Amino acid sequence: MVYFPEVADRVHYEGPSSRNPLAFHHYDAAKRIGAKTMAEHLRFAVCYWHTFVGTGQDPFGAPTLVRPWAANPDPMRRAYDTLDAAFEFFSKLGVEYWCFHDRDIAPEGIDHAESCRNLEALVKAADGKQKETGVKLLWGTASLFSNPRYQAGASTNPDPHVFACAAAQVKYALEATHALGGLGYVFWGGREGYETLWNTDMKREREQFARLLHMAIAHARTIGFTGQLYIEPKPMEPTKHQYDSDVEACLNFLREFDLMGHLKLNIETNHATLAGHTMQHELRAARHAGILGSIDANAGDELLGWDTDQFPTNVYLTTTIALELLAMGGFTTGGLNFDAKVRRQSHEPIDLFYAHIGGMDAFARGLEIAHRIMEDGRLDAFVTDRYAGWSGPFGSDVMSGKATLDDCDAYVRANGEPLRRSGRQEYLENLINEYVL
Ligand code: XUL
Ligand code: CO
Repeated sequence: MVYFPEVADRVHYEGPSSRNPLAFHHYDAAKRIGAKTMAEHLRFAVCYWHTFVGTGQDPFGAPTLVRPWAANPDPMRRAYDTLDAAFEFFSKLGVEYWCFHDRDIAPEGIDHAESCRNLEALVKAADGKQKETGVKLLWGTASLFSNPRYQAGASTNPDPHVFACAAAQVKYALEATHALGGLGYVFWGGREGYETLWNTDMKREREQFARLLHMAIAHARTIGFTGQLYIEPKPMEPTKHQYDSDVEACLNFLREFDLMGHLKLNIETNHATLAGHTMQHELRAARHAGILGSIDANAGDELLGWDTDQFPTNVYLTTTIALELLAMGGFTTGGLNFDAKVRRQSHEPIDLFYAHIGGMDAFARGLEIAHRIMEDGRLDAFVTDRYAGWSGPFGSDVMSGKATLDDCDAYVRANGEPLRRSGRQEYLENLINEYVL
């Protein structure tokens, strides 16, 4: 069965003047930007959960999304049909990667053993689809938040029996990811946090979370999985407070529990804004610590305080993301995964194409703009010059630890009041607009 008949073969690049809404206007996979092609820089992935198993249900109403691949009443049949639709979509869109949770691709069975068998069957089918289409797995993960047993957390649950369920699920999800040649594996702490401290031993729960990660690292080694492991910061939702709340909290967690070097971060735009940060800030903090691994690309809504997971269309935003990406020298194991969902009113399957095409075009433009900003060098030169004093003899003595407070006192007595220099924010914002506009 063909699920997306409107796209006969695949989405093509037609250039900025094209009026075809089912063509790329900026994303030209083979176009070189610096040393790499656009496809090599951006490494787009489509997520399975929102795009193929999301229903459009919200707290106020029933599912709205028309999904012909989800029509079969038998859950396993439905899973195979969904896989067909997903790989048709990936191929027609021309993305290189996909991402999934165990429970997205295979339904839960009546018990753990049946769930494992279901997953194994779907992994086999997905392997066939990957071979047939050439689409690869960017990362896999386990849904440790949807089953009611995880209502009080998965690895952070007060009950070790629930911890065992989560750990067992991670074992099979890791093995599934490995079997599919996944480049990475993500831990998003869906319910690893608390609703109220009146019933929570936060110290113990954080230790339990770290323990699961150490166990997963050991298991990855045992099975020979060499892909990158990531955690994904998010400050809240579903819990009131998630333990991996933002990049700096994750950094502290990784350092505290001896996990640096084993995990990087998968950073998501809407999670950054929920944390009260810009995506630029979160990426910068991770990049400086050497743990920027992968990106969940989406956008929030400034007027809504929840995780709306919208498709990114703002070129200013994609420019800031591409600047961080270029500054870190590009992705190695990671990519740009559209962890984004179409709005509830965009209920037709074809809306999935419009959504992804828009996101890919926005990132293509952002990449081109960021590349020009870097090539031009005026922004970098401004920042370098702003800190130039630190390369002088006094600045170097301070930073090398040679200078004391007495030396600072002597320096001020000898040199008097410092000259104030403008931060030139507006000048720099105009400079960025020179490239964006
Ligand atoms: C939830 C979220 C997840 C993770 C994978 O906000 O971002 O979908 O990306 O579990
Ligand atoms: Co995400």
